[in-house]
Amino acid sequence: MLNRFIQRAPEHFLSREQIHEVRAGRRGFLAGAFAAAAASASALAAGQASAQGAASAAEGDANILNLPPHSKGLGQPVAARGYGLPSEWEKNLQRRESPGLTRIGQASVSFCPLQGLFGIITPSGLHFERHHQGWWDIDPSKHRLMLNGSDETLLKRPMVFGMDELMRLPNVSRMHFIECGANTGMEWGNAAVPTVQYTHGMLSCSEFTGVPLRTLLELCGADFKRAKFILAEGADGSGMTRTIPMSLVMSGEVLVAYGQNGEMLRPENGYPLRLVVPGVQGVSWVKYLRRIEVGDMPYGTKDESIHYVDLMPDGLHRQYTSVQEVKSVVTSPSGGQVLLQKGFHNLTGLAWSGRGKIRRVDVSTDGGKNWTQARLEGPVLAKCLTRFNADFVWDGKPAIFQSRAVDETGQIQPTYSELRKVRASRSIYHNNAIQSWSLEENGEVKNVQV
Ligand SMILES: Nc1nc2c(c(=O)[nH]1)N[C@H]1C(S)=C(S)[C@@H](COP(=O)(O)O)O[C@H]1N2
Ligand SMILES: [Mo]
Repeated sequence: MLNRFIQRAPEHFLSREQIHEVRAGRRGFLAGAFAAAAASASALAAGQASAQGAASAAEGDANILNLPPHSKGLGQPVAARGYGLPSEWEKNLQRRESPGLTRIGQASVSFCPLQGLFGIITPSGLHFERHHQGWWDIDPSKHRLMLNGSDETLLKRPMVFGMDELMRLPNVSRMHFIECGANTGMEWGNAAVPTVQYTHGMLSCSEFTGVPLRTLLELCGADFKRAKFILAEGADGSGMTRTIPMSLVMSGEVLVAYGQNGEMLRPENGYPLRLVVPGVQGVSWVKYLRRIEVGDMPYGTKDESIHYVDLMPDGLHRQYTSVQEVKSVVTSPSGGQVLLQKGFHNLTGLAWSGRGKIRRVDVSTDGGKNWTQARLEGPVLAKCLTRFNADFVWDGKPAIFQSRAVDETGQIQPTYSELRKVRASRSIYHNNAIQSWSLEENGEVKNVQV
């Protein structure tokens, strides 16, 4: 049961003394370190999670003086793969569905394996997926984007663009997170799912390239004084439409994007064109984008009147919650992982805010009684994931890991009890509460709420 969820067991089982030895470049330690690395790799391969398993697996492959075949023979030729793939040893790191979450896979979610990622950029093949009606690989030569007004005075020159025409225009590249409004939605009532992949994995971060929507609307002669909203429409069968306030478009941040991490968007993420709406919940990032309408009032579509609304304590629903509020999570050690040894472990995680930059992240290892400031690793960008790190030395006793982010507007990530006071506990969307992971004496890490 536990092994099913282990994507990457922590492999840094170093005590403070050992770290000093690494820094001093001590030979004896290096052999030991290789033994430890080999041990954890073979333990994973064998599906063993216990310290005993790791120790026995270490025997045999640890001798650095025995040259392996790859040190003595010819390797693979260049371009054996025209498009590179991850190592065979990384096969365990996968997007995963939550079984039974939706009736069919075309209207489902695959979650990003946050526990196994470094830095802030999500490899495109691991970007989470959310489809309401399945994904398509649309022929870009046939794809069109139409811009029109709800009446002809709001947009003087309605236009239809092909991909070639769009890609001739000046473009920008920006790094932003995208988070589904339903991320962490299963945790409203109680700790429900075992790993950070399922609690927080409807979150990814890419460098997106595209044309600011503002540029296109200027080309089309939009009346920016009267045009207060746009409607974005996707080309898939879900009839995905969302209202977006013109103020966001005017800031220049909203992009009609075709690029993701240096190449074209992946089909699952909207190839060949998607809207990028930094800081706003994922549903507004319309994929397979085919139409933008300019209007003077919100459209009240199905995806904003009955879906993606927040159930409030008084029983009414709040509409148009767009901004993803300040949030963070410890991604390692996290639920389903196992600490195999006492001593030093790097504690790491991600923080983000739809309102701007992350100002600070505090971490606790005792369930929120004491807090210390984490190190923010650069770059720290607005409406982008920020990586944080902190030191943790495990004395073998139980611990509870938490992180609490503060953004540049001063918003502070709430505890569950603070959030439930204003939102109750029957919502689906917009849960940005502080996540807790409990470390047990046997080294297992579990999802808990405190
Ligand atoms: N055309 C279209 N756009 C869409 C969707 C969709 O089903 N169809 N899903 C939306 C939702 S709810 C989210 S969270 C994001 C997910 O983007 P991703 O699949 O690239 O992660 O796309 C949004 N845009
Ligand atoms: Mo979503």
